Amino acid sequence: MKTVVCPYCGFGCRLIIDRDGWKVKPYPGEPNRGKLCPKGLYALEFVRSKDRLKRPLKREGSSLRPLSWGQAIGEIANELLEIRELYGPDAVAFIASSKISNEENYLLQKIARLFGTNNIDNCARLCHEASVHALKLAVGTGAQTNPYEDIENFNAVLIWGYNPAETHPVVMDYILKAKRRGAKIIVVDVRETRTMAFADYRLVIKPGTDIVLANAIANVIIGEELYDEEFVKGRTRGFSEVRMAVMKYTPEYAESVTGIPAEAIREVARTFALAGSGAIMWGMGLTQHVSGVENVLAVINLALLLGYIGEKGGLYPMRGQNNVQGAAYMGALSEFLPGYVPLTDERFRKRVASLWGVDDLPTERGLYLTELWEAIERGDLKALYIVGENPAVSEADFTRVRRALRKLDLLVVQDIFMTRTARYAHYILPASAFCEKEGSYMNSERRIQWSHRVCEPYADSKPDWEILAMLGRALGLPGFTYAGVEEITAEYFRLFPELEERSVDELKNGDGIFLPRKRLHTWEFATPDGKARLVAVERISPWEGPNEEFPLVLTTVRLMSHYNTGEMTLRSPSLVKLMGEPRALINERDAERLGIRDGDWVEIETRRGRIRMRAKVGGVPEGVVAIPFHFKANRITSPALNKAGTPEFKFSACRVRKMNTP
Ligand SMILES: Nc1nc2c(c(=O)[nH]1)N[C@H]1C(S)=C(S)[C@@H](COP(=O)(O)OP(=O)(O)OC[C@H]3O[C@@H](n4cnc5c(=O)[nH]c(N)nc54)[C@H](O)[C@@H]3O)O[C@H]1N2
Ligand SMILES: Nc1nc2c(c(=O)[nH]1)N[C@H]1C(S)=C(S)[C@@H](COP(=O)(O)OP(=O)(O)OC[C@H]3O[C@@H](n4cnc5c(=O)[nH]c(N)nc54)[C@H](O)[C@@H]3O)O[C@H]1N2
Ligand code: SF4
Ligand SMILES: [Mo]
Repeated sequence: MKTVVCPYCGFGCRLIIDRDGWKVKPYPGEPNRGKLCPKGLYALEFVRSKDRLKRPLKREGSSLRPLSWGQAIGEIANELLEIRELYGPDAVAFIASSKISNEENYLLQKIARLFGTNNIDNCARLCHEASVHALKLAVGTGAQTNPYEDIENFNAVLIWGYNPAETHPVVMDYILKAKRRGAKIIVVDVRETRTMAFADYRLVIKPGTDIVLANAIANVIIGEELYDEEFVKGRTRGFSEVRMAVMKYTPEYAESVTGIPAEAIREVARTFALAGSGAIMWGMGLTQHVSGVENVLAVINLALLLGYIGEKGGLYPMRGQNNVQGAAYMGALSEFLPGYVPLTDERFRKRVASLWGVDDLPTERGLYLTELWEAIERGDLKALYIVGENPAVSEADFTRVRRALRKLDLLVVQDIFMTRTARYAHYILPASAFCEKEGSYMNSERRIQWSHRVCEPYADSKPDWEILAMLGRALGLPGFTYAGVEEITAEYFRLFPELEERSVDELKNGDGIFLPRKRLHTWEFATPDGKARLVAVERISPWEGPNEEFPLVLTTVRLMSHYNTGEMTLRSPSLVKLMGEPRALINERDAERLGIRDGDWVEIETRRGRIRMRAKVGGVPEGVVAIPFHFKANRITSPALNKAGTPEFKFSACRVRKMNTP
């Protein structure tokens, strides 16, 4: 049976494709157990779009001229080498893709590092990198700790700043199975989400006040002695600092900041603590703030206080893109080698270098994806090679990104479509889509799954790994003569001791392989002393507080049938039918004050600019405006970054006015 991995979200469903009919059926085994959401069901539609890129293109003045693969790769390699000669390797940056396979991400970071730079990053930076930094500090590893199957056995599920009913619909099956068993479902969000409809406790919080709520829950857990003393004593450090820090975060104080009644906070704290086991699942509502890392630490503290680790609980930073977890594990991040190993780990770095046939690799952290634009403006960065990423739409305050893209000496875009970003490119390379190539992908639960090739590459497109292998050779780098994709799989397997005994065949024929293993930290943490860290965190203000001029708070959210920058979903006719028009949610009282009725056109303005869309009245608390992030939101979002380099997509000061025309 030939299965492919769904090209959309990080839940990682597998699809069975009937080759002749181009029909999709859900895989009956793990992880999707016979389920799919509409995006997976219609995943083949964009593959057949007539907009697919057909052949390599080169910009000449205002037109694009086709050229052969040999010519294109040769010219690109020469220009990259020339730029390195003139300005050094750090004048070049590579953006990897959470849409391409492990093998392809592995090759791209190998190219970057052998070329001489750690300027290699991917959209994890815009997404869960704050979770990675927080998890590394608290428990020593940077990913989801438990498999999905554990969710259904826990007695409580705390869902925080995360809306799986729209963003990972199939995981709802696991959550609802837990609920049917009697588990309590608690949802914390800044608006009434579809996920909240299934919750026992619905906490609608003011944007950016999550630390205060988490600390208040910790305050109750500690104050009422509901924590797991044995676990805290035996397996963690930092308890007394956290106890001190949360003392002032009483439920009453938290009520005044978050808007959630003190009694509700107490009840939720008791319910979660007394459940005896629990999962904490979180998403962009926590990470996309200047306090992203601290937000996540505050929530991890709750799991550590209660001993909700291993058999009794799990930390679930639910990953976004279908291979964002794999891109990270393969080392497509500017501060980590493969396996999230720090660049400063000399033993591992030298081992990787020797596997690649060189003495050593660069040790300075590279630029974050979100730092590239200023580096271009400063004149430090001259060339950018982008694979499967659309920063002209997905980056915060995209006007400055578009300005930077125009300034580059060399911009290469390797994608399946002529994206908004590709419009600025000097060279455009057509990649084959997911089902036209094979390779492995890693889902949010760290399950590596094989995706089979079920059809021929479209037109003159090539699988990303073939393009990258050609580029590696043209750059004169050692070790890019792969006869097939499996040779790359075997090469990355050698970097992980847990994979040394495993075979590619096993990966192709079963339900995948967990890396490093299914469940983490049951007995010990991956910190130097084996103990987890409880980290005391204080309230941090958003970068751009509302004021008289911009009195409302703008947040950006996702919708079920849309996906990120829309390149794929907008080319899927069945999804377009399901979409409906994106609306700006505004509270009843704010709407009344501004004379806005349901369906009116409104203009939303921040310090960066304005956009227009129709309003939908209701669903958000007073003072909050929520718009879909897809397509144009980033004209006006805040570019402030947190410690992990993620923009504050979820908090900008804004104002809204009614328009008479679109
Ligand atoms: N249909 C669909 N599915 C997707 C995607 C898609 O574009 N469309 N994208 C994929 C990707 S890349 C990702 S990263 C995941 C993201 O998946 P999610 O994290 O679920 O996505 P978001 O809707 O961005 O944000 C989650 C929630 O955070 C809430 N929120 C906003 N501000 C705050 C705050 O200050 N505090 C709290 N507590 N909550 C807040 C929002 O109201 C929203 O409901 O989805 C993946 N799946
Ligand atoms: N305002 C606001 N902005 C946000 C967010 C938010 O919540 N609010 N969320 C952020 C998050 S979490 C994320 S992950 C980013 C997502 O930002 P992006 O990653 O830029 O968005 P996508 O639309 O997923 O872009 C993926 C690209 O990969 C291409 N592609 C698909 N398959 C292949 C393939 O096989 N090969 C190649 N070469 N290309 C392929 C697609 O055509 C598309 O151009 O957006 C971020 N931006
Ligand atoms: S839940 Fe995610 S992986 Fe599954 S079909 Fe939907 S988009 Fe694809
Ligand atoms: Mo994401």
